[in-house]
Amino acid sequence: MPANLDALVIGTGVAGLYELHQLREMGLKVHACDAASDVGGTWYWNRYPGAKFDSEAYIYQYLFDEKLYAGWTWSERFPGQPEIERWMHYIADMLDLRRDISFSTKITTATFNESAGRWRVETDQGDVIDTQFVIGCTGMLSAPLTDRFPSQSSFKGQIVHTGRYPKGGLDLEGKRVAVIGTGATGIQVIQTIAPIVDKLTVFVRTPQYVLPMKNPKYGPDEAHWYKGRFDELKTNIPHTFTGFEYDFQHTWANLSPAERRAILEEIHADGSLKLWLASFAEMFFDEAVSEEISEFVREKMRARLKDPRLIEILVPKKGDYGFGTHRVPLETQYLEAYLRDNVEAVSVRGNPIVEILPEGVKLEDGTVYEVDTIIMAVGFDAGSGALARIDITGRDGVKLAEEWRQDIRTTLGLMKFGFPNLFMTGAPLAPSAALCNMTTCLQQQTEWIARCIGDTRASGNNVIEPTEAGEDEWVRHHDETANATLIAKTNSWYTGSNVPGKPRRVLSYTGGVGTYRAKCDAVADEGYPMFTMSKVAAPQTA
Ligand code: NA7
Repeated sequence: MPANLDALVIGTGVAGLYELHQLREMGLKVHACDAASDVGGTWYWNRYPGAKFDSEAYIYQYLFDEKLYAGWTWSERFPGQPEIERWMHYIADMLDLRRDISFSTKITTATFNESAGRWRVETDQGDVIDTQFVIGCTGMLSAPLTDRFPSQSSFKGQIVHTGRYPKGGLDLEGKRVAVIGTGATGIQVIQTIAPIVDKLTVFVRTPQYVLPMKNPKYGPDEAHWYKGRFDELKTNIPHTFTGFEYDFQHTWANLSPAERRAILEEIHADGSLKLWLASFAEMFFDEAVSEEISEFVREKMRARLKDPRLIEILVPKKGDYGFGTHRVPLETQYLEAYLRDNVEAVSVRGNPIVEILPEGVKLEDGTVYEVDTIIMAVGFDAGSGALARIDITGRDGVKLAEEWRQDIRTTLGLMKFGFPNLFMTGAPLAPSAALCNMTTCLQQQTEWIARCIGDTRASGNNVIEPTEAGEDEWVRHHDETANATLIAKTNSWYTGSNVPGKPRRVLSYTGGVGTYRAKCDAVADEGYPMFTMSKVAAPQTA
C-alpha cells in the first residue's frame, strides 16, 4: 500500500472501480483498498443462494465506454451473482485496475490533519497512508446487521448473515434450515433453497409486496439488440426518474378504472420492476392511488397462495403500508415455495424471536424451532452504516459516526460538513438503491467527484469542503422532497427505522435521478456555491 497518495478510494464495487479508473486517468496518484479478497463490493459479499439482479443486466452496466459495454455478454435478463461477479472481474481486468488495489485490507481510522489539509489513514494491515483526498465508495447496503438476536453465538449449527455468506457456500441438502427475514434478500434465498433442503422454516415479520420476475435467457439476438442501443441508453438512462430505461408513463387521474386496470395488468405481465418504477408516480404521493395499486398486487398474491393461513402471514394488509414504499422484490416461485410440504411460514409479528438457543430459534411464547442452519436475511445499516463503522475524524476532532448518530446529514449526498476532502458515494441524501438503478447513480456520483477533485486542484487549492449553509440547504430540499412521499411514513431501511436508535430520515434522495444530476452539475458549473475551497499554505506530509 503506497504511503503517500493524492487519493485513496475505499471499496472496489461498482463505484470504487470506476472512481479509481477516472482518477488514474486524470493523472492522480490513486490507490484503492477493499476488505474483501477481490473486487465486486455487493457482488463479492452477497453470494447467498439465489442472489441476483432485479435491474435488467444491460442497464446495470457502465455507460462511459462503448467498447467496454459491448465486450460483455449477459446470459439472461436478470443474471445471478456468479455471473455479475464475473462481470466485475471483467471490468477490473479490462481497465487493468488490480495493480492499484490492496485487497484484504480494511480501513480502520481516517483523521483529517487540518494544518496539512490532508488525511492520515490507517489499515488493519498496519499501513499508514497520507492522502489529500479520501473517497468512500463503501456501498449503501454493505454494513450487515449481523448481531440481531440475544445469545445467537450459542447456536450449535451454522448461523450466517446473507451479506457475509461464505465463499463456497453451505451444504444445505437434507438440512433443517431457518430463514429469518423476507426482504428482497430473504425472498431470493427462500425460493432458491426450498427445493433443496429437508425442512425450511421461514420467520416472517412484515409481509412483502412481491412482483413475479420474467427472466428469459439471452442469446446472440438479445445481445445484438441491447449492444446496438448503447447510444440510446447512454442518452436516456441518466435522465429518467429512477435511472432505469423506463420512466413513469401514465397519469392516474386521466384514466377510467378499466383503463387503469388494463395498464396495471399489462405492466405486471412484463415481469420487471416496471409496475413500481414505470407506471403511476401518484402511488408515491396519493394514499388512494397507493391503496388501489396495492390492492391490485395483493389480489395477484392471494390468487397464487390460495390458502387463507398463508395469505394471512404473507400478504400485506390494507393500512399496513403501500406498495412501493418498501423496496419491491422481484421473485420466481417465491409464493409457491410456501405451498411445498417441506416449507413452513411462521409469523413472528405478534410473537417475536426472543433468543437463539443452541438448538434453534425461540419465540416469545416459548416455542422452539430446532434447526441445523440459520440464514439471517435481516438487512443492513443502510446509507450511513459502512462509513460510520470506520473511525473517521474531521475538523475539530468531530467524529463522523457521532455526527450521524445525532442526525444523518450530507451535502448532495457527496460530502459532509466538517469533513474536508472526504467524498462518499451511495451515501445518505443522494439517490441510491431506493428508487435508483445503482450503476446509473454511482456512475454519476463518481464522475461528479472526479470533476470536483479536478476543479479543486485546477483552482490552485488543496482543500474543498461543504459550507454549513450549503448543507442546510441540501438537507432542507431533500426533506421537503422526501417528506411529500408516502415512503417517509413507512418503516423500513429506507427511513433507517430497521436499526434501533438510528435517526429517522428518508435515506435516498427522492426528487429523481435526472433532477439530482442536473442539480449536481449546476453546483459544479456555478463554481461550487455550497462549498468552500482553500489552500493550506505549506502542506506537510504526516
Ligand atoms: P431488508 O429489506 O431490510 O429486510 C430484512 C428482513 O428481515 C425484513 O423482512 C425484516 O422484517 C426482517 N427482520 C429484521 N429483523 C428481524 C427480527 N428481529 N425478527 C424477524 N424478522 C426480522 O433487508 P434485505 O437484505 O432483504 O434487503 C436489503 C436491500 O438489499 C434490498 O432492499 C435490496 O436493495 C438489496 P421487518 O420488515 O423489519 O418487519
